[in-house]
Amino acid sequence: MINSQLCGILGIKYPLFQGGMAHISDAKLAAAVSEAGGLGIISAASGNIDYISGQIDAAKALTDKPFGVNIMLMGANVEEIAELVAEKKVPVVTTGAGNPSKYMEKWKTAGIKVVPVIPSSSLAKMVERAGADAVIAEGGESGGHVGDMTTMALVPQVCDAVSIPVIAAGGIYDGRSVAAAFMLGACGVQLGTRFLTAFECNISRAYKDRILKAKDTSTIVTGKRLGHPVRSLKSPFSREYFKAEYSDISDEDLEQMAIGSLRAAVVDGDEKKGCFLAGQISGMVNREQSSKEIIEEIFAETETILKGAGRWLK
Ligand code: TUI
Repeated sequence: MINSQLCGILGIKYPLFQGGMAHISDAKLAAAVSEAGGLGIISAASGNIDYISGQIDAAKALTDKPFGVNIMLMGANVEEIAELVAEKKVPVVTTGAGNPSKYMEKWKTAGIKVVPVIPSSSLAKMVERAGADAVIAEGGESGGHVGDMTTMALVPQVCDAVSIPVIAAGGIYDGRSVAAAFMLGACGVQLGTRFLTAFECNISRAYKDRILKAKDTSTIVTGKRLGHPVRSLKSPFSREYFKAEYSDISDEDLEQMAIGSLRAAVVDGDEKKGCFLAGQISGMVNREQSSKEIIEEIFAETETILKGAGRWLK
């Protein structure tokens, strides 16, 4: 059995979060992960307030286990979503792409456990002071919006900077990466990319096939020019966008190019216009499995590795 303080704090069996992926992480995936003993997370960046509200109700109907909602702080309707999760007393809120301190009092009063994603130890300290229950230290190996630090360098520095639990994200795939995250001082992990090919993950066939075919060097970071770097699979869209960033096209036109590209990938499976967000571990994702199989396999491997760790000592 895995022994992590995170399980006691959140009431989960395995110290694993499924990342809140915009347009992807819905009630069905979140409930499957929570039912399997991890923490399933619904992305609040997937639709309007009524849609998010419906997804929270759907998750409550599908599982009586804890689940979370991820709020992308750069996204639309953040105030409204912040209110909604408090009203609905969602068990856990994770945040991304900003500092959630101003919502902390509202969420804590509602009994919500708040776990911000942070890309640096300074922001980790800030959210700890504001009352965060744990932090997710996400390295730039992850898919989607990325910071500069790698998971390997970020996690131990965040662990030294704060005394709340640290969850490692970015580049986590199997028992090897979970054991490594524990050794860096983390007491849990968050995975996004590996769940893209879960049976319960409702994305286009083209998206799943691209992930299944990817290799280690298949991702690219675009968006640096506008200050929002994003990791995705190399594709006609990402190559064209990357070229445009280094051309004399205006910032407005560049921004225009990306509009609708996430939906085009997730919903339409549009090979030309789609932006297929994915992390650097895509090269290892070569099977479709249930969320339960994924989680049980990861922690069986983690146990085997940790039990064998004595081989490094004479
Ligand atoms: O948020 C993510 N990953 C995402 S969000 C997303 S949706 C999107 N759509 C179109 C373009 C761009 C994104 C796709 N992937 N991960 C969590 C994360 N948060 N990574 C980095 C951060 C972060 C960055 C800065 C957290 C806090 C932060 O604070 C800056 C400050 O001081 O306010």
